[in-house]
Amino acid sequence: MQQLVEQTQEIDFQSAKYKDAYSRINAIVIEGEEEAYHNYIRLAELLPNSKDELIKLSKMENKHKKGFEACGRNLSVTPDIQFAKKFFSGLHENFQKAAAEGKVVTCLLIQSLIIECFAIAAYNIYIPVADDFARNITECVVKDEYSHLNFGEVWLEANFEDSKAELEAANRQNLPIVWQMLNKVADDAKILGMEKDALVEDFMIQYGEALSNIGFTTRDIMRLSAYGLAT
Ligand code: Y39
Ligand code: FE
Ligand code: FE
Ligand code: FE
Repeated sequence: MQQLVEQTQEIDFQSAKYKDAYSRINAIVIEGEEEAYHNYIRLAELLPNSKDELIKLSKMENKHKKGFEACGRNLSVTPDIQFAKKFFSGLHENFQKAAAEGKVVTCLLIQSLIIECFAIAAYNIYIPVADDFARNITECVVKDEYSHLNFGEVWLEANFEDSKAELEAANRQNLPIVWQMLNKVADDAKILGMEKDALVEDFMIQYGEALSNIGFTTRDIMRLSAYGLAT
């Protein structure tokens, strides 16, 4: 606790260096929430039985986006949305392609497992080093993200045997992209007080737990969650 307090006091939220890094991280989060909003609307079309719940999740994502836009404004930072769109383009394209092919399992893996776990890890690591305004918003947002992850877990657990092969393939295709994204953001995250190792660790914990809840064995989880990490 003492360490966290000291670390927070060291950060100058108004320095040019902090604001420059924040212009990219804040944009990533805003764009991520925007894409999540659209992804849940798309999932609602693909899963008519869960339509109401998925529309509810999409609305939460839109609210998150507005919250993070306020965080940027609060620090007088203009988010670099161009950068963020490029940052998400790999997962974005893979989600669009899967949705067009009706591959709902792949869509759920990308949005409700991978992206939600990435968000939970990032927000958990950000909260102790955030400015007071952003901390309050992020604490509310991260609670919602756990419920989004839970939606994916519950659906995939209920359909585990039929989904297993597609989950394996989708993991192989998309998890390496997450590690590349983490590498691209590591230097900026560090300036905000977020260590890459901590982000990787928290992601692995969330993702491993999710795979376990869905029904994968420990052996499967080891193999699946490290895929593409050593690059
Ligand atoms: O489901 C959601 O709300 C997820 C879209 C939001 C993604 C947030 C992505 C966070 C990555 C930030 C990396 C900073 C180190
Ligand atoms: Fe939009
Ligand atoms: Fe969100
Ligand atoms: Fe979410």
